[in-house]
Amino acid sequence: MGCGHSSKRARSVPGYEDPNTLSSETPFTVSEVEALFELFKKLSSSIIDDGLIHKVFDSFDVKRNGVIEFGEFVRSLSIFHPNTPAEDKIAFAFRLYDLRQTGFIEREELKEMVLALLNESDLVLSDDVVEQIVHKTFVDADSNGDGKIDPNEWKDFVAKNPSLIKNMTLPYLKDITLAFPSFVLNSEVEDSDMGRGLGT
Ligand SMILES: [Ca+2]
Ligand SMILES: [Ca+2]
Repeated sequence: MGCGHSSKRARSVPGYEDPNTLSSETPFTVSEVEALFELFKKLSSSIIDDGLIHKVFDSFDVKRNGVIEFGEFVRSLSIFHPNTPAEDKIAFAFRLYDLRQTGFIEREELKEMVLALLNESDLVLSDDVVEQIVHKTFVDADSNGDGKIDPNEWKDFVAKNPSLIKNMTLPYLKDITLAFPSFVLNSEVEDSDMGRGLGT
């Protein structure tokens, strides 16, 4: 493994799964899964950052084997699809914030995520301001005041603050083959799904 030149294709990639299978389990079409495969190969060779994106991709590592496999990638990315129900997005966000997988979001975890989000946005705030944001967010979310956010409190909190999962929807996933046309050109797979509006 490693970042050598792609020898043959597909099958040498860890966790490669049949696009037809992945398509049947997610809102993506077969050609979209193919496009995602190209994206996956690019991303998996370029993710080194330890910011939020790293955490997100960590959470894609469902099998916890230190590798993001292609199937996991597609299934996890499907969370961000506009057609995916909000409950699924809310639950995914909860697992994302529950960094230590305790089944609750504790104050420290909330703080880490706030810091990561601020880091991503290039906003520089003083420690005091960050603490205030964390404190206010936590008190708002922890409605029974037991010092941790459970999944139900999280659901209510997101319902009141829908912007929290705004990032959980990536509109361009709705037509990924149009968003990444070059990936489709590189695709070698014949696609029964072609011609559903990619031209005349
Ligand atoms: Ca936790
Ligand atoms: Ca609570």
